[in-house]
Amino acid sequence: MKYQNPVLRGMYPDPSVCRYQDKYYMVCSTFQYFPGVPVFESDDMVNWKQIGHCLTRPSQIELSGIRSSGGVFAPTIRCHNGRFYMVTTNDSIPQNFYVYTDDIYGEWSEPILVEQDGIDPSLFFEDGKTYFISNGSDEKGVGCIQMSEIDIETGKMLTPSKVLWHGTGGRYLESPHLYRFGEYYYLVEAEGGTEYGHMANYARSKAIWGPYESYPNNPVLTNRNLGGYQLQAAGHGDIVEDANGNWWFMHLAFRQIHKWHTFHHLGREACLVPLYWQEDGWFTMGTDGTCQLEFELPDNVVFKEQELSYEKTFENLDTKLDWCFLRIPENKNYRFSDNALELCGTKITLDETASPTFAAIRQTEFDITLCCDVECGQQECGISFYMDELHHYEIGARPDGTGRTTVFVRQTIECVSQESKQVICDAEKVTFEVIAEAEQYHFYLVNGIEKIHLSDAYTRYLSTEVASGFTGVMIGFYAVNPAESKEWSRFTALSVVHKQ
Ligand code: 6LW
Repeated sequence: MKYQNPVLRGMYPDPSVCRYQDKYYMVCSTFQYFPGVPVFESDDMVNWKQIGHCLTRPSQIELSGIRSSGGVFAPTIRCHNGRFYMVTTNDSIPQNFYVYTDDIYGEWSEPILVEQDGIDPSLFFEDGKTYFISNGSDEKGVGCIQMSEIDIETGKMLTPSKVLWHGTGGRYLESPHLYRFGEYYYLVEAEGGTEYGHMANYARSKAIWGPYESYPNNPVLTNRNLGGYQLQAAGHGDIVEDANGNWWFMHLAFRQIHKWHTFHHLGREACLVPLYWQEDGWFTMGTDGTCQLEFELPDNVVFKEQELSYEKTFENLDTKLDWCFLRIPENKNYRFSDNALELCGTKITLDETASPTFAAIRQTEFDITLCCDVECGQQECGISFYMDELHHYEIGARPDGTGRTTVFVRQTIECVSQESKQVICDAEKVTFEVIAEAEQYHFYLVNGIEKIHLSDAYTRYLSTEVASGFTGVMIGFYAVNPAESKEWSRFTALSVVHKQ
């Protein structure tokens, strides 16, 4: 049986997984987007269904005014005595904290702060004790993995933080997770930066506080030597044993475009590789330590067939689960209904690190066709392919002042922002069509049976290699109104189609 990577596509970075009874749960980082940290459920770890978010209330997470790719860094999910915990860092403060819930489908608690510094915190429970693991620096400033014991009720540190391991010497030692499998404790981490040099390494010890012995064949997983290969940056991840005794590593990677001068713009995604135990208590991962686009597995491993084609519409998007907002949104400026989205613009534009009126879904595939009807009303509105405030493309509409509508395409790439084409239409309602391909977006205005080509734009300038940061392109519906005169724009008949 085969499955395709990434198993969760689009911007779902830094996956962490745990198993509870017969189901698997996964969380990912969300940075400046709200709600924070989506929660997914699966029966087989290949097909994932979102069931909620951990951070749904502003009281749980401070995102106001934070820079892009700040905010919520890599989370970890764990279940202990039937209670789920999600621990993460708000890197913009910076502050480590966790939230918990006894109902995975419900709301999560207020945050409990932990004083240990470093990013990418993880929890390990054993014999009534809770251990808090994060990356950090030793007394000489050298990167390490550190751990303390905490009181899980209060988050208070019960011991000082102690250095467990310095890793294998790669830059940006991060994403530590501690496990006990048999007679050893295993410490898994990532190094090399979250880009093309990324890798996963591990060490083991018979004592929880160490000393830890490095796996002799580290890195245990990396695609850094696969030049030209489509999946890159395999590394940061989490181990889980399935209900049938198979072992897996869910980790981040991204799909690159081009063989040379590569780039990626959909963000970091979640991939799955099998993990194989050796007789000496070490383990290996994937195909010779690499993550492949497709894994063929023995017959006793069964997955539901993946459904990779889709059509997203206002009717089938879930208001609570699918929409992402920048920082903390003003709820009164959004109206979601079964077949429409209405937006009330403010003077905040997409060029600011504030919260413009902007409701987005992830771009999850290179190839999509998007169609949408738009009535702008007395303000500018449109659809943005948005990487961050300095890198975004819009197809938009605004009143021309004489009862007609101006449709335009605008490209913003750092200090250059330009409208590449404008067309004036008589109608109040206009139809946008965008054909996205790996390397270009093609923007059209559809007027009855006529399809007017407006402009093309290169995906490269929205990529992480140009924009930097940790996020990926979002498809954002937005409105802007410098007069703040409480106008509403209306989007209907949305269709976002991907055919595999
Ligand atoms: C995250 C770190 C990482 O905290 O990127 O790739 C950072 N790994 O572990 C931001 O997601």
